[in-house]
Amino acid sequence: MKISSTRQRIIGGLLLLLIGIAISVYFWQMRLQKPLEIDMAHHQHSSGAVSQLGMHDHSPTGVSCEKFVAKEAPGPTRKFDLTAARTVLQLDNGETVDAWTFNGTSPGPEIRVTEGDRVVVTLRNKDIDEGVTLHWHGINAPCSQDGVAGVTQDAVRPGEQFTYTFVASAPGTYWYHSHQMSSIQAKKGLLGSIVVEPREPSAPFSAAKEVNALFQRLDSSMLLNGSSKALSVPGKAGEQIRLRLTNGDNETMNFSVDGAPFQVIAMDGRDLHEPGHLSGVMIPVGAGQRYDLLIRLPESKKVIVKSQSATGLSIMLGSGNEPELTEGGAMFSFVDYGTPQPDDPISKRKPDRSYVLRLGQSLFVKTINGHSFHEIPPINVKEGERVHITLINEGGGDHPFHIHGHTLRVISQNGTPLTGSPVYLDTLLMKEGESYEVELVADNPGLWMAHCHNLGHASMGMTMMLNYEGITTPYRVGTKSGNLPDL
Ligand SMILES: [Cu+2]
Repeated sequence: MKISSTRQRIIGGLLLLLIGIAISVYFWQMRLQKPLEIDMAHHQHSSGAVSQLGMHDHSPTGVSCEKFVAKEAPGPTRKFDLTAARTVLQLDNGETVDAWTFNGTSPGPEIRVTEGDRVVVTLRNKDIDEGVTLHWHGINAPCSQDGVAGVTQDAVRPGEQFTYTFVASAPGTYWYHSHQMSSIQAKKGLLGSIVVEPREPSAPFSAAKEVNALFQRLDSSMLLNGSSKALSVPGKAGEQIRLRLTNGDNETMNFSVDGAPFQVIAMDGRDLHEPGHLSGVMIPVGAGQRYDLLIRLPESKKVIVKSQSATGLSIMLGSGNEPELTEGGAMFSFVDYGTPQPDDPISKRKPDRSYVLRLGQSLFVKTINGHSFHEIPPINVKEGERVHITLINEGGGDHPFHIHGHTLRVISQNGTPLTGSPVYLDTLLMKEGESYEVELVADNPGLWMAHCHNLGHASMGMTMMLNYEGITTPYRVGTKSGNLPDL
């Protein structure tokens, strides 16, 4: 009797101690996400191995990110206004959501411009106390226009405004979202689509019709273009449809295409070279990624593009009978898809720098090279350098790695070099255990975030910087300024 009660007391005490340790570790790790004040240009800790070449330019005489603004545009100026506001939305699944919207809707209005246009977007914040920004996901805007709170600007407070200007230099499918408390604000509704149409549509991909499909999670509802219902697009047999798929959610979406063969003509807005016809394969669209599919409508049969996870959110193209639907099936791989570009611009010169980024997790945080958020040593580069990066997903789920201001050229997957079309991505989906080699050209001087686009993972620390030598910022991340880009 006495022994067992003593044992119970010991076990009880040990349990309390363990709970105490867990709570302390939790708060110690959470403090990382909400630092007081961090300069993202010079945040590397002296203990961290920063760069093979060593970066010691901490001089206050550097050039501010604010100095990098839009160059002259060959095309006309296109102006847009987006006002962020608290809005009660009545969804078509019967749910009522306390949403945050652009111009009263979520997604916000589609921004559609032509390659070469000068795009001017005025963001106003009506009443979102936390502040908002606009980040142009996939568009390599100049540093001062990248829309990252605490790095390229202060969050725009209620009653304030900020005007973004950039040149839509590369045609493709992109999207925009707030980069202040991004994991919270994207889910609250502060996102939308931006499409840059080519100035001269390239003949093989010229489609009679275009369908833009933006998927998002608003609160707890999965939506397609703001609706919880299937999207139905009429069309005649023989007609070509360009379907732009954007995953604005945090989880990977796998799409099946039934009823006709199809081509993947672009990934993350960048065209693929001589893409082949596919059937029966699933298209895995990582969080933040875009896939453009080209589908020719068959005789007297519908084509159904269906998300395997967001049931009900299918896209029905054409008319006639429903095709047989596949469940599961092989995944699309870009490793040997399409053909090499004859005049491939890739440089044969040795990379100037090499980095290895291991994405994983420890206890309550997501990590890169064992660290979280501002404790992750940044990638440091000089303008003009060629940078080789090895990315490894060591666990913690899918990690769609997104880089701001730059495009990643994928070199290999799990050690296998790409043999098909060149693949350029701004968001690289990495499944657990996968490794990739990528390269980028440092051609956009500034301070750039690089993070997992499962924004929940980013908010748990999987977010770092790519910094150009000698670039500074007057803005600060932290609770003092209220700029918390990835909370
Ligand atoms: Cu992740």
